[in-house]
Amino acid sequence: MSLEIKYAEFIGSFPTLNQCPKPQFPEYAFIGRSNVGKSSLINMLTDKKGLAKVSNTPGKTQTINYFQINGKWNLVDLPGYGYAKISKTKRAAWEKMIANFLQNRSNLICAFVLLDAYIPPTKIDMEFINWLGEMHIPFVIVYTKVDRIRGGEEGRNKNIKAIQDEILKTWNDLPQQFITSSNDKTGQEEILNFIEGLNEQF
Ligand SMILES: Nc1nc2c(ncn2[C@@H]2O[C@H](COP(=O)(O)OP(=O)(O)O)[C@@H](O)[C@H]2O)c(=O)[nH]1
Ligand SMILES: [Mg+2]
Repeated sequence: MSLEIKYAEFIGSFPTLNQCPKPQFPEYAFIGRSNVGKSSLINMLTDKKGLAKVSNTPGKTQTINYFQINGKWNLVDLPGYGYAKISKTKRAAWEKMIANFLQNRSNLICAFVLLDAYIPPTKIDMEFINWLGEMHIPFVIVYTKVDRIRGGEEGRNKNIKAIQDEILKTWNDLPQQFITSSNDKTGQEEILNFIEGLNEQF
């Protein structure tokens, strides 16, 4: 049996760490390049289609969006990185805000780093993963959009292996990983079970 989502509600959008809700519940942050599928994954995990806003326009979410699950734990949709059409000043502000959140949020249990399984590893993703490591911020990897990969399991493994090889250039071991599709719910049960296990330790 996997964790049952009884309630999932949007609590609010907050521009900085200091304005975020009281750090009272275990929290899981979703982060990755703009358009990687963060909002879709939140909707898929909670079985609530319109909970997080899915967009075709990258770089839209610039606030920290909070969703409370079963009144007991939070999912956090962080603004995406790697959006090209953003000014240097805005990018620097984003980096500062995200770094502050990830380093100082006391009830943050784990960051879910989303990587698009359909595209080859990118420099910005690798730099971000390495930064998390340097900062000792606990994270796992979520491969998104696996439904887009052709060639069945073989095609899927090939794409994912390319990303893993890149990670292993700087890491001795691979972090925990989840393979997902928000279209067909691949990975839903695995991620919810993982969160449930961590909630019990909070
Ligand atoms: N095929 C496929 N498309 C997806 C999946 N997840 C998200 N998308 C699409 O990718 C785009 C960006 O999704 P969104 O959740 O808004 O990404 P975000 O910017 O990371 O929050 C949208 O057009 C989604 O419909 C998936 O699992 N499979
Ligand atoms: Mg989004």
